[in-house]
Amino acid sequence: MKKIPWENRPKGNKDILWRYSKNPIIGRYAIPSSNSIFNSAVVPFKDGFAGVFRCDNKAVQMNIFAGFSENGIDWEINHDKIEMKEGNTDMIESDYKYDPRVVFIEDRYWITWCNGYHGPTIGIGYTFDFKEFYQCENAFLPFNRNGVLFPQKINGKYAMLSRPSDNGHTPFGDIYISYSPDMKYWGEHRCVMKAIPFEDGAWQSTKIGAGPIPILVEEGWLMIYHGVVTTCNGFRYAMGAAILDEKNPSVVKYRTQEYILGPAVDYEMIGDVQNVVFPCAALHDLEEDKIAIYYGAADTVVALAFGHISEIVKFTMEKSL
Ligand code: BMA
Repeated sequence: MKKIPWENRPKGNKDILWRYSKNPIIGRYAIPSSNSIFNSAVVPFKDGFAGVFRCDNKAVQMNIFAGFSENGIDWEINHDKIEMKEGNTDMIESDYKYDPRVVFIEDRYWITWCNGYHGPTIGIGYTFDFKEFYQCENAFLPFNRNGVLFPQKINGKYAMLSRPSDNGHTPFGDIYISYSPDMKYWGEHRCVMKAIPFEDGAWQSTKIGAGPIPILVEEGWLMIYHGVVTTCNGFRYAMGAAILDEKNPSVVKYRTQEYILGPAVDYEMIGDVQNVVFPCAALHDLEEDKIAIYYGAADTVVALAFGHISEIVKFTMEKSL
């Protein structure tokens, strides 16, 4: 596997995650049609990396675009949006697509995204080569967001985290898990974790949602998620970490009381939507104990943060709620 993007922790920095010094890695106008490129997903692919990018155009229509990179930092994003073909069902409506996640399971790359079907719900598709894409059944009824697949079957079934929502800027939201034998029919819905009382940690008191694909570590599934607080100026999005039980991920073993990265630098605080860090993907290398987290900043650009997996796990356990 190609080495994941990496930069050592800056001298004197004591944070769990640190930002890439050349952030943002993808600017808002990186393709001719774009108004903003953010909340995007990447995976190892061939001798480099591939990704599915959320590019809102200058009419501010949301769609997803494929892209390729040799080093995970410099990206060539296709100028045309992904056109889906029929997957495991007839072609279903998709008024918009946003906030993709990508994961390789068994023989192909699966993509989930927020699909506009009479309001937001979770769309599912797959590709073998990032050239041809196939769209499957939506996982759920509207309204839902933040559909995130596990990278392997759990107890013989595909497993997905999601966040039931409403048709707007949802003022609530908890993380659920659902299972499927075939990527078409989803059930056995169980609650995983909820927003917490304001006084226990306001940054995750309005709503929460899963971010990158969970990573299996010795202690369980490491799940990076976003948490939201309602302020007098609107929502503020930060990211935290949790560890879910390996065999039964609806059991939360640990969950950070503090956020691990919050909006604090200009490209996270200034943009189309201020004060947003929104992780949708991570590249990791367990042997080298490294993670590179891709996150949307201020709903405008894509940025990168680094960390050591063992430190994130330790922090999550020691600073758990
Ligand atoms: C959420 C989604 C995300 C966005 C976030 C902050 O509801 O729409 O795509 O990053 O709000 O605006």
